[in-house]
Amino acid sequence: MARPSSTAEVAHVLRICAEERIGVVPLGGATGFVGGTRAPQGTLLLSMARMNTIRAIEPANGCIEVEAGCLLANAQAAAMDASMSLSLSFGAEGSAQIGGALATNAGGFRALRFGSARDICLGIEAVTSDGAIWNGLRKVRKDNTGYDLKHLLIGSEGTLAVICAAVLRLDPKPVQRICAVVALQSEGVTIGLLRQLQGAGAVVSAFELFGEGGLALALEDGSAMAPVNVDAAAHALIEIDADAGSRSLLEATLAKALESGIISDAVVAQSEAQRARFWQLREATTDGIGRAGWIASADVSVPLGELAAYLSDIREGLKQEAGAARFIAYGHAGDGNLHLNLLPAKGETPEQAPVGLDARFYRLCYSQAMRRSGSFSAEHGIGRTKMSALAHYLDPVELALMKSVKHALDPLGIMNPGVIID
Ligand code: S2G
Ligand code: ZN
Repeated sequence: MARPSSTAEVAHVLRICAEERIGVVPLGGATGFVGGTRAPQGTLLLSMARMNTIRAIEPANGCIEVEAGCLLANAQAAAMDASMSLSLSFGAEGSAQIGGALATNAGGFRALRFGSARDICLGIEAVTSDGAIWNGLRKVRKDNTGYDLKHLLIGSEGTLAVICAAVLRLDPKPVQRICAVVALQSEGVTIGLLRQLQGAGAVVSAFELFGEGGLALALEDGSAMAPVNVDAAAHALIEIDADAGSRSLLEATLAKALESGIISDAVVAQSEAQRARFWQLREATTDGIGRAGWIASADVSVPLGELAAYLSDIREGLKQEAGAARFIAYGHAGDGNLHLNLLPAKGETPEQAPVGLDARFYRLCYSQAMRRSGSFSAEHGIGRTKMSALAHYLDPVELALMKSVKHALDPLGIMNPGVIID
């Protein structure tokens, strides 16, 4: 493992690895879900942890310049101290590093309003596979100077170059964030409720679905109380970025949804502490999935208007396949991005699942998403575990273009070998 403390040192390491034909696996917080930093035998792990400084925070310019090893949580805190908001936010933000979040184009909870990592990145400093340093640290929102190369590197999972620093956009801190948890009449009304909120003028910045059984799973460890009727068919966590008048707007819209029956219960957080408890429920779902151990876990996205039909197709398809295994859908419904999990029946382990059930589950989830012009990997990327799915589902011309880019930027094939393009 190499632990460089500067971009110049990264460049030095890459030059040696290029000369010696040694594979390089950039390592951030290792919080990914697809084996992207599982370094093969004989490759060099390049830990970015020592490059963790916040180089500059510039409220007047609405941006922050950080090194790749800076923890997302630290960058968020620095933004907050400057009365600004760094919108990128996801469960692992306490250990995820900015470089890894960019390399995987992390999505998370607020992509609904602010986009994914790529949408908030203004500039990048990187080292290329032959050890050259590219300074692309621009701080402007408009920059039309040829190919937008930062967008090639963002989401490339360390397979094209090493991201060493970045300029990220900061947004004004909202006056307040108002959070609510609601009990839904069904999974099928989820997007209808989102549209009602948006139609009423609410600035929805997060909209997370707890599909059937999801909230109960989150509460299983007894660490929290159900804020609403846990037996409802599904639940949602809603957050709006608000100015002074927005609480009444949210309450009025939820009151209408109660009258129309698309929700049966709703509670709006009355304090920051209560808001934090609601978000804790969302984290607890991911934790609950981890505790149960999953047979399969898909991270898909479909066009918003098709989310309900997609979910019922999956449930229909599982009727024949899944036996007593539990299906839990949860996540960023506001982006059309769901985490679909097949858990073993209560008291069983994933190993006791019927042979091949995982492959059949992935085929069902992925083929149904692709049929709807969606994605079989919405935010977690390809890594080493989704290579066959990439080869199977992606348009052949798209794959060929990716191969050309890979060959152009990493002709020796030393950058994170075995990821995305073999
Ligand atoms: C989620 C895991 C996110 C994380 O729960 O939304 O994408 O970083 C997953 O824990
Ligand atoms: Zn997610």
